Amino acid sequence: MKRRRFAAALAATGLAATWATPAWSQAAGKKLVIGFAQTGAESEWRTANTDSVKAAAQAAGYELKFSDAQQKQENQIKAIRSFIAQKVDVIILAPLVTTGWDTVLKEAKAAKIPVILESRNVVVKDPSTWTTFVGSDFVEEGRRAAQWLLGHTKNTTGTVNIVELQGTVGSDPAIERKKGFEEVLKAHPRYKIIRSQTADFTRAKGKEVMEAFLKAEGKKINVLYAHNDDMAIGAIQAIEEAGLKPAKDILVIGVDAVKGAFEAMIAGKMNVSVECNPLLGPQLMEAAAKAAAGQQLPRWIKSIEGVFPAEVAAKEFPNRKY
Ligand code: GYE
Repeated sequence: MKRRRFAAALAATGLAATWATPAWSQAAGKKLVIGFAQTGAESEWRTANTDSVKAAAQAAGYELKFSDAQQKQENQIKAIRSFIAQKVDVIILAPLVTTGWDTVLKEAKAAKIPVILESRNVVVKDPSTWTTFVGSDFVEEGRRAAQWLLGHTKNTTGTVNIVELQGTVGSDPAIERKKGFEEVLKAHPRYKIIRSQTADFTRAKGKEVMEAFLKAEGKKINVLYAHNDDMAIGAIQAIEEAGLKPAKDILVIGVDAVKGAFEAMIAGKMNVSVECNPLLGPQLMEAAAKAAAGQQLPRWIKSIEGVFPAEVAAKEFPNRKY
């Protein structure tokens, strides 16, 4: 259904002011139909994100058409085109990388289907081709990782050699987590990033790339900064197989704060995880209903997050929802 008709149907029911009521779309005689172009299932974070969106859509009584792109942008573009052909009311896109979306987002706009970005942002020539971004401040996450490192090593002297496992090349969280981390460390020249390479946000690649880092730099490495926990967990295995102690010989910093990271911290193998909340389903459903009704949305709907060092892991573990 087109946006204006949707809004009109909504107004006719007198529900326009209470659009947040989950059953409103059925009350208007129509079920909101959402197409969700997900990146894939590369990490624990992503699985929790998918589950959250599916559960929230179900709870709201909306129909969700789900597409798993298996970490390929071309598959996401195909999924968006198919959602347009099926005339969905709203498209939710978790863009794998920042660029390459101009054409397909223009097509969605021409079809008058609002596009909501979630969990990663885009860089496009025409920002009016998307309505809002629901997700985290990744630069801030990078800063938090660096601030933790500065605090934890403040009583040491000499060079601190860091290796970095980057997320998917060209993805918003990889670009920004690197940027925020470097921004804080710039003022502290004894902290040096001696190797930095992508491991695509996965455990398997995290292990593989860490093995290469260890081969090249060996005991020189003091710190591992991984752009997500899955890569950190893969790397921990590589560190152990190299006969070194993770969290002791090499400090291990991750991002996401997924359960796997808490388990690693409780086992004494990881030092800290910077939180990135994947449970965006409820906020996304609310935004989708507003967008379908033609309402204006803020450009950024931010999630609120913390930092979890190993010292609090056991206490916090029972409270974790992902
Ligand atoms: O941190 C990582 C996932 O886009 C914020 O993608 C998300 C990132 C998350 O694969 O684990």
